[in-house]
Amino acid sequence: MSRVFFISSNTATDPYPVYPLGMAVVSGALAQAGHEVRQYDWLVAGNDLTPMFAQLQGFAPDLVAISIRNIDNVDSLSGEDAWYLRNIKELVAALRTQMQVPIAVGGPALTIMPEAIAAYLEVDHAVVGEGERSMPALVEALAAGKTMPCVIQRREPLGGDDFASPLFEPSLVRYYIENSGMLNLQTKRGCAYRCSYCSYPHLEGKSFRVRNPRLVVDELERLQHEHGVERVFFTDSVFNDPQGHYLELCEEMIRREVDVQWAAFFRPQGMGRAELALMKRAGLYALELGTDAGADKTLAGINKNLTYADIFAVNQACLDEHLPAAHYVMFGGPDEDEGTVREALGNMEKLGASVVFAFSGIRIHPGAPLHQRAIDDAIVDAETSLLKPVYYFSPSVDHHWMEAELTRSFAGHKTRIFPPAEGLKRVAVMNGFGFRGLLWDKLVRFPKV
Ligand code: B12
Ligand code: SF4
Repeated sequence: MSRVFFISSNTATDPYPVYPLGMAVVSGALAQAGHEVRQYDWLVAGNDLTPMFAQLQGFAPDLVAISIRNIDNVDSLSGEDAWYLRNIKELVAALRTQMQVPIAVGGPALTIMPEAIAAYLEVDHAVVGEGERSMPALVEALAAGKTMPCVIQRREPLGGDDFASPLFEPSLVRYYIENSGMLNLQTKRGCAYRCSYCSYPHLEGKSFRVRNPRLVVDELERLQHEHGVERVFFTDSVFNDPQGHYLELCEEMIRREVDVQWAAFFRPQGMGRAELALMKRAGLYALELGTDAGADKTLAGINKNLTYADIFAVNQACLDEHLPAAHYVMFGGPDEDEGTVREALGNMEKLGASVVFAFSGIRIHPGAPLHQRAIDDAIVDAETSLLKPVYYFSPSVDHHWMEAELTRSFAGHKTRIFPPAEGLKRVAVMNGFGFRGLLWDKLVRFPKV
């Protein structure tokens, strides 16, 4: 049995504080394997490291594990303070002054660029991909005195039913319920689509791995009964998989009368009123839609494999079912030009009462096909470091003009948000009035019939 001190390094609070689910899941796997785990959340504990050092002394771990969720905030209009790795490097250096045990890192940010992040942070081990098997294996190898490499490559993907059950820490649960009104849970991993900018298939695998609905509902009941959770966000890359497993999960929620409200990410395609009505009965209260581009040409430019006919149909079904929906749309991607920007602004108007969050430029993640397109378009070369965010901006449009057009077109519309910081201001106002949750859903006013 080893002792692992687990730190969630994520201190981002926008759009709201997010429960450190990755740390909880890997802690669950470590506990299951018989190890003793102490979970520490840097956001909850605050910037002063003294209490952490005190806990470290008392706990005397064999290993420190750090979960790294975000590298940056993928928003081209924000500044250096939205690059999170510098603080984590300082955290690692501070830990080194306190103890000599190995430091291992993992998490989605780490998996996007493991070698570069491991070298920058100067950690002993960087574990790529799912942590459930790799982390207990690392702990056990180190305890047996084996020498392990710095970057530990991923293992065979787990089957859906082998995802570990998260070890929810009651004091952290209380913090997140108070500050964001929700917890989170994963019902599947991976994505079978190939949108060119997206890191998710690289992070979680290129096909959907679905968790048995019975196990997900067990987890929801546990959250509800043991922790008083009323709302969750399902963190799946895409909730509405084309095979329809999501509908089976909803049926199980209805059958077992789970009284938890939930929201998730959806692909705006192939969902009509019947599917939405079923999900609503199962507790769905809002949808975040990966609309991603503003016109058919730019959707094709990122290999989205859907059209505005699909998007309008899903949007209308949401309005008809009185379900708040938010479209996330990135402007300035491949093949954007003045014509597509104008077309896109027209398309945004047609989304009616739904919310639109617009972004300018697309964060280039290594390994995603957009990276090659950016090289071909001479935006970066193959050697350019992507550790600090670099954005793809279509060479066929002046992005300052595009941003000015977006600002002008959205001005005065409560549910049209650009720049992204504008959305945060609106959320901050509602937070001030004591509201918690997604908050954008409160902006939606459904048209009277
Ligand atoms: C769901 C999600 C959201 C939701 C979260 C809702 C909620 N209430 O939880 C919302 C929409 C709010 C959101 C917001 C943001 N997100 Co987000 N989000 C995701 C998503 C899809 C899933 C994350 C998740 O919870 N997974 C489930 C858990 C169980 O998996 P996991 O954390 O990956 O952990 C596993 C492994 O990584 C590993 N592991 C984790 N920790 C550790 C530690 C060790 C030591 C080891 C060995 C292993 C290990 O094992 C775990 C189990 O297998 C990821 C993309 C993805 N598919 O991963 C992006 C992602 C993490 N988000 C990202 C970003 C940028 C953001 C925002 C900054 C965007 C913005 N401008 O608002 C904010 C930040 C919010 C915050 N406060 O931190 C980026 C980060 C990349 C980057 N460049 O930094 C990602 C990777 C998406 C992307 N664009 O590529 N997000
Ligand atoms: S953008 Fe969504 S649908 Fe496309 S690959 Fe990424 S997760 Fe899958």
